[in-house]
Amino acid sequence: MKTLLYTLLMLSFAFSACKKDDDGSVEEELPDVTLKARVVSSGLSNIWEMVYGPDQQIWITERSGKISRINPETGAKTAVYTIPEVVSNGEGGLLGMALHPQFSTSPWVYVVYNYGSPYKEKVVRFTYSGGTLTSPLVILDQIPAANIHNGSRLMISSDQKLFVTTGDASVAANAQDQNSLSGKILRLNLDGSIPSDNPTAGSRVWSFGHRNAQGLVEANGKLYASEHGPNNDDEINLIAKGRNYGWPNVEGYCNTTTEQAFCSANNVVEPLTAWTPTIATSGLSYYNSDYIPQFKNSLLLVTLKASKLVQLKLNAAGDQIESQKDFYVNAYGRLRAICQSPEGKIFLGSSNGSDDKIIEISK
Ligand SMILES: [Ca+2]
Ligand SMILES: [Ca+2]
Repeated sequence: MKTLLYTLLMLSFAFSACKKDDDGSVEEELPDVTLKARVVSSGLSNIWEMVYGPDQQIWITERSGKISRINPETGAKTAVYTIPEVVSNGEGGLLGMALHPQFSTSPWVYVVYNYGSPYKEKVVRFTYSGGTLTSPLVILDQIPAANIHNGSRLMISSDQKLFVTTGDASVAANAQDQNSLSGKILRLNLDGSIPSDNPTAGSRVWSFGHRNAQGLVEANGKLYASEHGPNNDDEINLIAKGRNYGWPNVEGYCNTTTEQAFCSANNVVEPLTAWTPTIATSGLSYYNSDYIPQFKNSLLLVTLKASKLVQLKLNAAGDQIESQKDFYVNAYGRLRAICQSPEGKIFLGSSNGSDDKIIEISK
């Protein structure tokens, strides 16, 4: 009897440590690991973007206009290029960056930045050659800009399209205007032309009704974005082709009488989650490495005002957030950017204005 009880007990342990996948295979759940944080690099200013490059260096933008490569082991910084045209007014300046997925044969660096007077925003493709950037090619110009709400994350999807998040540039109504480049998520071919399978022929708009999205990531065949709300309702959205995300008529969920009327008339997509009070949602990445097992199938979000890393655990389908957990609250100040190494280490970039840091999260 004692042996039978012991066997049953052991079996229940064995089953609780495993989960059955949809295909019937049994996958062992790896135990949680203890996280270690280490400052890799400091003395930077307003890190806006971080990309873990194929050269095993972390490529960063700083809002003033500088692009650099940082050695993730030693923190050694190699200047790549300073874009002379960048004008950093308020929240504006040099913002998002993406490297071409086949970088060895197409050494192209895409950046988005603010410039000029009147103030505007553009997307430019440079060629990385001889350790610097040359041959600028304008991909998209005349995006409205302002001292606030300029977006802008760049992301190249698995189907080789360039996504650009744009802010409402402080003219909220433009987010609902399909003819304005403001308050949108745009989708372009890598040469700047308009994909033939965009929602509306001849239009770069992929989704609209966005206030100021500063995080964008593709995973599970889906597109996830973070978006700054006003004094309420920061959002995480699942981005679907051609859909309306509500701003400025809807803040967060469709939960007031006026919003409900607008939402049903305009088929508005509600966020996966929303935060009131706001936390200032910025860089977004997706984690699915065995390296930190407890982060598997999670969105990782960095925040400015709340100054923390937030883990958003997704359900198996990737269409719901099951739980949230905070890390490094107020440890490094405002956090703007996040990237991962192929091994599964995570890197965070701060945006305090002076002595900004890159922080490595490992085990
Ligand atoms: Ca919304
Ligand atoms: Ca609402």
